[in-house]
Amino acid sequence: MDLAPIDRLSCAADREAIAARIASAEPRPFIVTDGTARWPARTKWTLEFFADRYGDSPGIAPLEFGVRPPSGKATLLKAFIRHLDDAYTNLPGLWVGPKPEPADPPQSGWSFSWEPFKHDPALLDDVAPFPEAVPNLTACLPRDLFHALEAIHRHASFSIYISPRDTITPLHRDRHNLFACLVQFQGRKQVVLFAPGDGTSDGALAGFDPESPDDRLFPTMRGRAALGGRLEPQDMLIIPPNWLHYTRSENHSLTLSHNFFNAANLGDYLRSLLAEIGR
Ligand SMILES: O=C(O)CCC(=O)C(=O)O
Repeated sequence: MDLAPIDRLSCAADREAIAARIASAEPRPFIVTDGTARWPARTKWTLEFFADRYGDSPGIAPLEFGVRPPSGKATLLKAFIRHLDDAYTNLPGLWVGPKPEPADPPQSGWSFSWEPFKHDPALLDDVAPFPEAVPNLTACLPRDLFHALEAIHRHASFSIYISPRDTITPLHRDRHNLFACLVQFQGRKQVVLFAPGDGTSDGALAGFDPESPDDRLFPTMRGRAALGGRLEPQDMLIIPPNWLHYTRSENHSLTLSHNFFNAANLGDYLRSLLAEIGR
C-alpha cells in the first residue's frame, strides 16, 4: 500500500498553515513537532515516572482493543510496566472474562489504558497549555463542565496507553466527530490513516491490516489513499474527525490520547452528543 507521508508542522513557524488545516472543509492529519514545548510532561512523563508515582493504581490489561467490558487481566500499573517484556504470559493479576487455557496463554494483547486525570487531576497541569496554534475548546472548559461532557459520551477525553512492543491498535475511527490528538512520550509508533469516505463500517474492517492489506478480503480498501509514518517521542499527531487510524508500537511505548472539539467540529460534535442523550 502506498502511504503518503504525514506533514510535519511547527507551531512556531507554521501557525497559519495549522489554522488553515483545522478550518479546512477536508482537514488532513498532521504532526505538530513542538506541541509539547511548554509542557512539564515533556521531561517528566516516562514509564518509570508512572510506575513509581501511580504504580498501585489498578487497571485491566485487555486482550483486545475496544471490547467492552474488557476481557483481560486485572493488575496494577506498576506490574504491567515491569512486565512489558512478558505482559501476557507472566503478568501477575486476576483474569477478568474468559480465562485462557494454561497450556495456551495469549501471546499478545492490547495496551494498558489508564485515565490519568481520574487518578490525579494535577496531571492535567503537566499537559498544559495546549498549543495555541491548534484551536481546542475542550482544553478551555471549566473542569466540572468537561467532566459532565465526558459522562455523557461515556468516554474519557484523555487516556494514557502503555503498550508493549508490537502492540497493534486496529483500524478504527473515534466517536462523536471529535478531533484526536496522539502524543508520543516514550517509544515509537507506526501509524496509518485513511480519510473518512466510502461508508465502510468499522465492523467491516475487522482484521484489515494496513501494513499488509489483503485486497481479496477487503476490496473497498484497494487503492484507497492513505497516510503513514512514524511517531517519535514528543510528536503530537492531530487526527481530524472520522479519519480511520491504526497504530503499531515499534517498542515499549507511552502515548497520551486526547479527543477535542473546536469551531470546526462543534456542530457535528453537539449533534452526536444530543443523539447520545436521547438514547
Ligand atoms: O495510541 C494508540 O495506540 C492508539 C490510540 C488511538 O487510536 C485512539 O486513542 O483513538
